Amino acid sequence: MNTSSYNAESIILLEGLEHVRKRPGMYIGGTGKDGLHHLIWEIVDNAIDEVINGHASVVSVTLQADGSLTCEDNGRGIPVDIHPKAGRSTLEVIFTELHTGGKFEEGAYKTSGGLHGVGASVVNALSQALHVKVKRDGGLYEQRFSRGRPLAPVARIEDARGHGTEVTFAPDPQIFEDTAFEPEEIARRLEIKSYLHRGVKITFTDYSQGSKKSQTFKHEGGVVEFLDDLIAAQGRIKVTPEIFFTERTDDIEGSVEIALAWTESTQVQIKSFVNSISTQDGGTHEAGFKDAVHKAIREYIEAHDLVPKSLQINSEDIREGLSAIINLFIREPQFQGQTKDKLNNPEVRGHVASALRATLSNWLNHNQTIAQKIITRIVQAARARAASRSAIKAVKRKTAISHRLNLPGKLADCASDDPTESELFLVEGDSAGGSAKQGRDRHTQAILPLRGKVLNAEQATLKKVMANQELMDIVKALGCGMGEALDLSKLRYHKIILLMDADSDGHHISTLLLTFFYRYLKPLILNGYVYLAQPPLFRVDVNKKTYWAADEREKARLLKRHQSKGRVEIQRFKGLGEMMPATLYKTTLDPDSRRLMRVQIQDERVLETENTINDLMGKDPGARFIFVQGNAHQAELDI
Ligand code: 1YM
Repeated sequence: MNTSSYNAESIILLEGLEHVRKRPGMYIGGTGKDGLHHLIWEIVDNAIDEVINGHASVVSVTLQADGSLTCEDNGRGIPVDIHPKAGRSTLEVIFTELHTGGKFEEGAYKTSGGLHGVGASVVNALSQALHVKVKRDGGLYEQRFSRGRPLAPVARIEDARGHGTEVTFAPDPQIFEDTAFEPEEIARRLEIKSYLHRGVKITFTDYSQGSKKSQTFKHEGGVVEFLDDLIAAQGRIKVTPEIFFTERTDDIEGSVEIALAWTESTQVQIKSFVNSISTQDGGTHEAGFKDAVHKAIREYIEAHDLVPKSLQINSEDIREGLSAIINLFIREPQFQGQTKDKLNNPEVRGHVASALRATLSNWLNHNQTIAQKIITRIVQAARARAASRSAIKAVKRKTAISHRLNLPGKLADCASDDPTESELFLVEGDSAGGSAKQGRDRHTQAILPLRGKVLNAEQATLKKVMANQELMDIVKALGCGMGEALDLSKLRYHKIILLMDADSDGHHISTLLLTFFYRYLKPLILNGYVYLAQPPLFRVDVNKKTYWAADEREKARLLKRHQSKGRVEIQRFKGLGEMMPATLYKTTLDPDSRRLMRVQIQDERVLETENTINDLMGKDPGARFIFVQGNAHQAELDI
């Protein structure tokens, strides 16, 4: 049998599949990494539906050694009987006709992703090979396809007990830039799905790395467990141990589940999913969620007369420390924005709000002890905000005064007042600060020595941050204000360079400073104004010639290259303070020979970083950098 159709009728069908192959982006969003993985979720969602509908208990996903992917469930098995309207098996119709969803819509067939218009036939059209095995009615049936075309009708292979469906497919290299699935991405998404469909057991087996690796995901607690795990992983503390949960299912509107809890953190974290796809940029479902939280809390506060009349509570205060998961399934999600990460369906706002508002009010009223703790947390947020509002005004007022008048005493400023050529070095310790002051180019280089421990801005309130002398000196020196009051046009230096010892203390201080920059001076990072200096760790002298090495690897390289040339002497610097001013200039300050690393946020997705930074800084201030450090200048130092 060749790959052409085996009967005349299927010719018309090919038009639909040809369209999928011509315009894959319309069906799976693109042919890059995301589009490729989309194929998996289409098949996996069909298997999960079978579990949700009570016909299957396990979904297993296997990444095969040859790069193909298998998904299997122990459900009823896709029907293999001849479909009366089509004259072909139901299985074949499902895998070759577009929008099979529509055809079976009237039936009880509810899908985990709303009713997807796409699905199995799209995956089939975009696979160079696809193989379906079905066990049902006492037999094992199979059918094979290539690029969407059946190679033969479905056939009964043998007698078999049990029931279920198994689909194996290999994405088409004619369609995808790269057909290699990423096991980490698959595992991550499967785990999320196991939280979003509570109780569903999903196994993942990976043969792609040479050996077998297996994982099982199952979360009986669903989104409540998801939220609890997330809060714990971030090292946050809940205001009360209880997590609020509500759900609502409606044939037309779809289903929504919400879990929420207030934490002691000042950050808000709302993670939302639509048809198990993460909506990083929020949208109408998050808007409805916020409406409802706001109204329910306000109502409770008013009914119980809990807040002093003099204290203004706004929606930011209400949301401070709030962590939530919103899990929405709807029929026709419309996504918006460049990365399609924002939900745009206008009707959803009201649906989500009405699903949440009354149940949240009810919960608060029936759990007064919990409610009391939550309101106390909100009042605390409002008080802190009132205090910091006046503090921010003070920063604004101070920094608004023409520069120089208000500069910190420890700052050795540069002569130039052209920000584009001016550089500010934040230097650890007075002794290193002294060397830097002596060694610098006074025209363009300013030095601000920092003393002692830097406050961890991730765990401190704004008020605490504003009371911290070291951090406020930095803000004063920069001249641009901070937080909501930041004004880039007032920035006095276009290079802000962190100069720390190359040891773990220095590393720790850099991390804390970057955390402060990230939280309160983010535009400076986003605009590429923040750098890390790279002072050398070793001085290597060979025959009166001096070389510098930033780390062990460089030292080893230098030794290999120059060892044969004569007597070698190696000096390890304990700290910047030991370096002679001229040496410090040559190795670390001089724009012609120094190395700088620009601080960047790891991913364009600032939100993701937001989570990472919480993950790392919330728990362990000594945690490693969350930033990629692009090399701005990579010259070998050779003086
Ligand atoms: C590995 C992927 O697709 N499983 C699956 C799909 C179906 C059924 C069972 C099923 C559904 C129904 C009746 C029903 C599908 N059936 C259809 C259609 N796993 C996977 N397991 N019998 C079996 O909904 O009535 C579409 S998908 F259209 F035939 F009903």
